[in-house]
Amino acid sequence: MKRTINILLALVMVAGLVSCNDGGNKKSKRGNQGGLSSNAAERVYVAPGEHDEFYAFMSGGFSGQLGVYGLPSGRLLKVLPVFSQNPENGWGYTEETKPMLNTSFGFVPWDDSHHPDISQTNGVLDGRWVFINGNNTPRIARIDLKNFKTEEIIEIPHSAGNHSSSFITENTEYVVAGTRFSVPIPQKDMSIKDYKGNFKGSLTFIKVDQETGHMDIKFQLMMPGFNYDLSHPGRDKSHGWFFFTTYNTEEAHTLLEVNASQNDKDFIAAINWKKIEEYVNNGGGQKVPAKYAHNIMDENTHTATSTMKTEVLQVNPMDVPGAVYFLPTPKSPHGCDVDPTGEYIIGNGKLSADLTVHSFTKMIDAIENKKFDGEAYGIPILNFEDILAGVVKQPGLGPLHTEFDDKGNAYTTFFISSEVVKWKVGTWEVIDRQPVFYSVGHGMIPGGNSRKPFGKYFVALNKITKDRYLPTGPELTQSAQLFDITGEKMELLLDFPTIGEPHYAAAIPGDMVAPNSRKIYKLAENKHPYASLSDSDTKVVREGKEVHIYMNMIRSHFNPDNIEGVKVGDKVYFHVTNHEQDFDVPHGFAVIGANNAEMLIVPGATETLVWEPKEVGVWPFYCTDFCSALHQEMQGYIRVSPADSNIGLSW
Ligand code: K7E
Ligand code: RUQ
Ligand code: CUA
Repeated sequence: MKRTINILLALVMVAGLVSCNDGGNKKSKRGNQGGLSSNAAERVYVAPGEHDEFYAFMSGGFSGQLGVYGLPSGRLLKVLPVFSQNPENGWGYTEETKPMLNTSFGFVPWDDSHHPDISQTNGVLDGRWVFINGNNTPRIARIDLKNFKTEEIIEIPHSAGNHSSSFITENTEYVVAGTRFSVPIPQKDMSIKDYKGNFKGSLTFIKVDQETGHMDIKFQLMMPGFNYDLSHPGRDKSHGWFFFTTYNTEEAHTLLEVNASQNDKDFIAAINWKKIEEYVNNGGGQKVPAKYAHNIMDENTHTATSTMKTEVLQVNPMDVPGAVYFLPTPKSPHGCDVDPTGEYIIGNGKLSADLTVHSFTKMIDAIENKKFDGEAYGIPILNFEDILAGVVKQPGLGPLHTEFDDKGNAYTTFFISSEVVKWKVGTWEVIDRQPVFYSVGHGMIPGGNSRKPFGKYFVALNKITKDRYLPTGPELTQSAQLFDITGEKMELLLDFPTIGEPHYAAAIPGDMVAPNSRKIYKLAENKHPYASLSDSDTKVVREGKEVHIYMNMIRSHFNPDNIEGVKVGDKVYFHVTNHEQDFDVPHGFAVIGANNAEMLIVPGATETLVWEPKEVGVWPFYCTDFCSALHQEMQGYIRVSPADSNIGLSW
């Protein structure tokens, strides 16, 4: 047993090296690209002034942000700040946005984001919101696609490594967060050696308000101390269920590379969330202390508030019979994907040679006939053979993730053999395979994890770039590859670089989002308490050591633009309102020596930058965003006098 594992591990490592070396040494890559179509350029070309067909939202990985790309061009349209501060537009630096990055650990202006998911109605993309997880300090963010702005971030308590997230149910009833690491819950000081049997994993179901989009933790299911890696909701016939892959069912706490690969099979946990919801609605579950931040952007003031919550409802699976089952799945499954009909649940076993497909119908049968094959911590384990729908035989090495098109095909990514394999759902036969450059993680088809995929393109999100672009030193961006999947064979069309490390991505037709996209904020609707909506509102007010400047801006001046009476040791708040009401005329604001970035203020909005002058002098501020022929004239001065000066405020 042990021996097989070592062989498998060796295989993993060798195969990894081979695929990388292959890439590194290649002179001309075109010969090796199989599916590169002869008129590829034409098919990705989006003429100047034309729009792409799809928005693709690609996770920023360790950048903590969300990249918005156009498909098929691969053009980067925007870096949308989520979990990380972004000096480019002041996200996480302005007083309005700082509370968004608050957590129970304090201000945490970075995270590692993996999985964007677009909201759905009846299992079809609806273009309202994108959700994305923060892995490191467990959080889920909601981005409003009207504003293309992060409007809410909720922290997940009793979780560690929020990886199995942020996947949503068919009507966006819930966004789900699963813990990657099991930990003592509640946290306490104990020996790591006592992990087994004592650590726990939490699966968190967060209710989404259909009007406002606001998130609220409904319950946390307390699971055995495995690692919960990825998840997907049931759809259509399996609506009401959620499936989570697990690894390290050995509950090893050290050298997981070896110790967590002993078991022949790990599990997919099948959760009947409808049943648990009913149990909870009838008063079930236990309220326990929990400390977590819930940060919301107010829609009138565009100012975030952070609230610290103090309890959460926990559910023990043993208290809801029939709600949780384990489906044995070979070897350290990573992705857990459900086909558009909801019948097939695919376990992508990283260390398995075959792809295992479970049948939802057979699963329900086995449950009804109580055909179990033991239990783990009281949770029934179903018999592998009883629920097996089929096996895709030896399709490649190191399967990670599977997406679906609208013609009954599945596309699985293989990290080790660095390829994408197309196979037929139901017959399990391999139809096509294409190499990718190099070592693909997720793949993405627009709507490819919904009931209605838009099966035109497949994007491979590759981990390793190597020789694909002009070298930029030891650090390269990551790389995506676009395939046309309308024919029998996948055809490679385009490589394009991506920011951070895009794990998962989600894409939607542009015309499902763009018509609702906001152009400006209406100045008349600006309810910011420090807004100056007309020139007569502008003022400078001292409150002890705090000085509040109510300033406005329009092409191309600030009002006021000369301010005197500020002193060393003061804390100066520039509350700046952009009076423009034209699309795409933001102004910027920066002041010398301010260590907290600039801010970019969109038409109709108010943003606040704090400045603590350390030295006397007459200091300039200016607009950082080219706005008119007189942009360079858009400037002002603020005079700073000694702390004991008796010069009064004037402007
Ligand atoms: Cu496979 Cu974090 Cu979705 Cu990366 S995970 S690849
Ligand atoms: S100035 S257009 Cu520095 Cu030429 Cu910007
Ligand atoms: Cu305003 Cu440049």
